Amino acid sequence: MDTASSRLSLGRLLLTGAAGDLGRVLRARLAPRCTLLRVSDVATMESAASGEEVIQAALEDRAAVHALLQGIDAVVHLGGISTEHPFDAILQANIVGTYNLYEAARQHGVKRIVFASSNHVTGFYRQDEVIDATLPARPDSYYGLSKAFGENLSRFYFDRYGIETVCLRIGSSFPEPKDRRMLATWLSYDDLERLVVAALTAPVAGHSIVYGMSDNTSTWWDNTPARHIGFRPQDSSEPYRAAVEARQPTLDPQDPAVKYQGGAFVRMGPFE
Ligand code: NAI
Ligand code: 15L
Repeated sequence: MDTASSRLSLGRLLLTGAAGDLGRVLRARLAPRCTLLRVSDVATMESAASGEEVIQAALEDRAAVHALLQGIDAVVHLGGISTEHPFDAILQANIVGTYNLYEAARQHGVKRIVFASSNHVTGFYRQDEVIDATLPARPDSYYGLSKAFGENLSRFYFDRYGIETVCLRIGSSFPEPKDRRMLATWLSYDDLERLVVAALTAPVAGHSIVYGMSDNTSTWWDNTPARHIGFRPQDSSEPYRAAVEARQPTLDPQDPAVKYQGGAFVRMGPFE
């Protein structure tokens, strides 16, 4: 991408979840644009390149998260549990962890956070509905609930303290769509980068929610309320359609995973 906004410096940026799939993709792409890129995860990461700092920390460790935010201008918060799990694990990583991050951001005067939310905040809308982010949340899992908490927490920190957040309700960000559902939900890695850069550089972000999807032909999400962020996806799942449909020729319309946008997440658990 080579737009005026993409050439803006991203300043001193903290990237959490840097050992994960999307963290590794974004680390490589954001580093050249930052004055400093501080990357963090509870897992081990590749050692620091020039212009980077690597700090291993658990999000539920309040003191460690406080130290992470020292001297930071903006955050891309990817860290946390990224699929459905028992509530106690989600509680620590995603709920306590996101609270720790925002509270440290407030104390250190951070101006903007890009929060990796998820389509699972609205996973119980049906696949024959087109929704936008003004509709109520309908989480499909403890995981989706934790992302709804993060969206509400960030709204509170904007209303109360003026910290801007762009919540990215990411669909399915993988190298290519794996199944029929992902023909609607797919977000290419190049479009993920475009989305994160747009969220970091929009002149005024306020508190915004954007669905993270490529320019797919079939879609369940309308990003009109977030047009001010300036995200313009350039990829599409369409070139993958024939291969995906050949791999997965039929679907059972009675299956909740086919009926609801959240797919298989709507029928995961209970765990006890
Ligand atoms: P991932 O599971 O590969 O990466 C998450 C990273 O967070 C891991 O490296 C993990 O070690 C770290 N982490 C987990 N618990 C932690 C803790 N307590 N303290 C510190 N670090 C911790 O997930 P992925 O796919 O890279 O996703 C990144 C973010 O985007 C996640 O927040 C996920 O929920 C969100 N997302 C991703 C989507 C996708 O399609 N990949 C779709 C929707 C949302
Ligand atoms: C998510 O939120 C997950 O992090 C990712 O692994 C996928 O399952 C994605 O949603 C999806 O809905 O495809």
